[in-house]
Amino acid sequence: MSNSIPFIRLEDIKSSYEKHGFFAIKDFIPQSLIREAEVFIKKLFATVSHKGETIDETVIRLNKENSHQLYLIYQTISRSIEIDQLRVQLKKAMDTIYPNLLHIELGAGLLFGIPGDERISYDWHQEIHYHQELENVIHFWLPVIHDATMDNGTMSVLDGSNNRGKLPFKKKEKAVPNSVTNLVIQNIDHLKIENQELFAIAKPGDLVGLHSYIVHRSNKNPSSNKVRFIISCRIAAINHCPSTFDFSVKE
Ligand SMILES: O=C(O)CCC(=O)C(=O)O
Repeated sequence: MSNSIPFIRLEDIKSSYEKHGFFAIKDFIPQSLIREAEVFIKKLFATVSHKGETIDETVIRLNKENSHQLYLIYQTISRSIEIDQLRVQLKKAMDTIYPNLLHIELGAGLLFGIPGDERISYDWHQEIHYHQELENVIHFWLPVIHDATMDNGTMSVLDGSNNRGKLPFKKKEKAVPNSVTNLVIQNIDHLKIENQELFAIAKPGDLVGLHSYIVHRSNKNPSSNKVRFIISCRIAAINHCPSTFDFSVKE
């Protein structure tokens, strides 16, 4: 599809990252490690699923009926060794783009793209506003369980928008108190004229990396019963100790 993020070779990711603000590599993560992460995720969901429910149905139900339970699952998954194993694979990409610096992990988690949901989806934003002090951060994005497609509301990016620097943003009012914090970029229609919107169409095992200045968002999941599952992980390249690891967005 001409408006999807193109796949490139590992050797070429630095130039794509600098020019376009993203890169994508096909089959970057070994399938054996993807399977292990999926088994962990599915077994954990099975502990709270109703009889005969698919994992998608469990996520959709918890999001409606028990969002705290969904949050506990999210927190537990982010601490799993299986997710750690995936993160270790990302070192090759960090070494290619930010050699000779120290690489530290800022937190990984499983994102859910839930049909019709806006509570935990991200509007147009730049990652830099969520970790102000740390400039050199790659935001890695990996589908698991299902492919990420237009049919389940995959992420989109504005090609080359990283070259515009830090853009003005507004904190969006939360529809419900436990929504994600959305720091939304202003004048997005204007940006979209010059920076083409591209979609991350990818399968489990594929890897997308984002520059901390690229403008991107979650799209509405138009399906009725398919959840999009994404492992998201941010790794910073540093040459000093950060002054804080509290990245919560202040009022
Ligand atoms: O929904 C997605 O896949 C994108 C999420 C996102 O924009 C983010 O984690 O910063």
